[in-house]
Amino acid sequence: MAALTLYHGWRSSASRRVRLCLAEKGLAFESKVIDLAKMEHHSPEFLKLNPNGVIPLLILEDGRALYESGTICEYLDETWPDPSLRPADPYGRALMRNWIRHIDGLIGNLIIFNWVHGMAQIAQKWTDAELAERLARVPSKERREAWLRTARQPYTEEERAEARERLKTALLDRMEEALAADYPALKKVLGDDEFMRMVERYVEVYPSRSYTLNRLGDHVPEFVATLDDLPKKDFCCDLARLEYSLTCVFDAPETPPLSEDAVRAVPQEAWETARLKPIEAFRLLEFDYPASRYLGFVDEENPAPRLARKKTWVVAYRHEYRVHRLDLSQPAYELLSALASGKTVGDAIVSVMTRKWRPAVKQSNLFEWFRDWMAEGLFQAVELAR
Ligand SMILES: N[C@@H](CCC(=O)N[C@@H](CS)C(=O)NCC(=O)O)C(=O)O
Repeated sequence: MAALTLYHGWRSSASRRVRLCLAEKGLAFESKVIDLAKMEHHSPEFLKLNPNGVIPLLILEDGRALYESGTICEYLDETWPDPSLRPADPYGRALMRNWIRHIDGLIGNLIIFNWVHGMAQIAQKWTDAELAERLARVPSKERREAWLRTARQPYTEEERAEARERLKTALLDRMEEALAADYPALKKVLGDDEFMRMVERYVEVYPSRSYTLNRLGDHVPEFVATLDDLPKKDFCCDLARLEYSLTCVFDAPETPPLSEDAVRAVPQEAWETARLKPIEAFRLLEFDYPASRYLGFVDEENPAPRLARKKTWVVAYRHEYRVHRLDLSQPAYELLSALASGKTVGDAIVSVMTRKWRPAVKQSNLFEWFRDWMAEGLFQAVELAR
């Protein structure tokens, strides 16, 4: 059987997609470089294989032709699955396809932006007769227009700047949308313009490296902390940490919480030396501002008040597939932290009882906290000392 044959251009972005895929899979191919300036891709032989008259084009081992770079890459990935380049789950693959469509829809801007280099110099030298003959072979109206413009009326600097802006904006808008979904309170505090400015700077430092934007915002807390010119920076840092933790809690693996029966089965005297293991979807947070309260206003679409500096403590967790936040008093936070760090129940309690809180921690407080935390399913296991 013949090897794969790729008709492509070294500087064509769509061809590059396919070359990257072939390289990842270590697939050898026969390379047929198409000279776009000579319009080799509009020759009758080429158009027979790809009626759209564009590159890349892949000829399979059995001689069948395949075009559209996104489709070719999917075909290659299905046929040579190792290493797999697509998400394993159908939803992930659906997101990936939306991205491919999105990028495919932007290629017209790339033409406006790029064709003045190289392509225009050559096309401008064609006589009217040569141009007419060439244009007659271009299958799509849109590309015919692009070639005509390139040959006779090159895209102006202004048009190129607009195309560049559309490319940049289309991508940035998607990223802003993704970050605004994860950081609504941060966006509210900063306002739309300042938030967008933050996003622009953020993606320069932490560009997206994935087919999905789901975890694009993972570095927002550390990034915000570096922005000395950010308005209300300290408050923003708190909000960013809170909102980031909520995304982690949302995505954390499901670990079934302790059942009531399991709790009841622990002999009374065993509790002191027992250890409680929190569920995976569990984050403890300490703030300088009432960040969680502020987020509450934003969630309910109420006008958010100005909130003064005040220490607050929160546990974020997922219970029955919903993300929750529970405000904690400082001693309750310390107790939960001690338990989460692996201290025995007895030691954790002693560590908070020996400190002088105002108001003092009473037995009844401890009882209520444990009852609430168990009811909210914060722990996945109780480990008994041997
Ligand atoms: N959606 C197509 C786009 C292909 C495409 O537009 N290729 C460009 C090069 S990147 C091309 O062949 N341009 C020549 C022309 O339009 O005449 C794909 O992804 O394969």
